[in-house]
Amino acid sequence: MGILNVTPDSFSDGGHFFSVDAAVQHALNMAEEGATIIDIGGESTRPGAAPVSAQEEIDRVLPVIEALRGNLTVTMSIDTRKPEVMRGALAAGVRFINDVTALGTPEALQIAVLARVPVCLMHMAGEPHGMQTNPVYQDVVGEVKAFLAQRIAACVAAGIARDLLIIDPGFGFGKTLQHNLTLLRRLEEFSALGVPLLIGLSRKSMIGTLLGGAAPAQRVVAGAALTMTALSKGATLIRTHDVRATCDVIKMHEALTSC
Ligand code: 9MG
Repeated sequence: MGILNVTPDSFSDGGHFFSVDAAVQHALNMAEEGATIIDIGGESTRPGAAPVSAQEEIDRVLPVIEALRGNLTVTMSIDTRKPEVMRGALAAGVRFINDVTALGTPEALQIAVLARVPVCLMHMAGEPHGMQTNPVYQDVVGEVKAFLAQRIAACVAAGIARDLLIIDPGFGFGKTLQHNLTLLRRLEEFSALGVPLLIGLSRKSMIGTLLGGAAPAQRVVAGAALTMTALSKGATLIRTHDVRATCDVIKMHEALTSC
């Protein structure tokens, strides 16, 4: 899953304006490099990020989705927690929902029921603006697993087919470095939930911290190493900025597991 951030700080036209053409080109490049899903998001969920209105988010993502429709041979995903944005994106051709709040509102749940598309349910403790302030768990794996099990049950009860559900422990979303490391070390325990596992570690600050303050662009190799670990512990979908490197890691993992 290649990440396409459609926010004002990405895909500048060289000045102060966002370039739809540059975003489209980036999506096409990621598909060419091997991504089978392009995850399009118009609101940053980084720690401390300010929320944007639904209309603002729609205005950011829809022109890109419309420009990609018909030109992209792989699946478009919408990265949003807002029902209005989900609705607009699905109507424009998106066929995958990535919701960092795990369809946390009845409206989002209902949209997913009707859409019949795959949905990624992610765990997040708190809201992006304050989630890294002081996250506390007694048992991070047990609590994240229990939350995801509850969200799977709620989705199935609402009428979403179980085989459309994907789970994600949400690395960096209301978790300390130690919580993230524990989740990765014990990732195989999520297989007990019986649905595919997606992980997003790409260029995250936990990697920067472990590398002594490396900038995002310097985190690619370490991210690839963590991806290999995640694959060996049962992850089957990887959300990444670095599609070519990630596909190479997946090929190595496939070679090792099919010989
Ligand atoms: C939107 N977004 C940012 N990080 C993410 C992650 O780790 N997983 C998923 N599913 N979405 C994410």
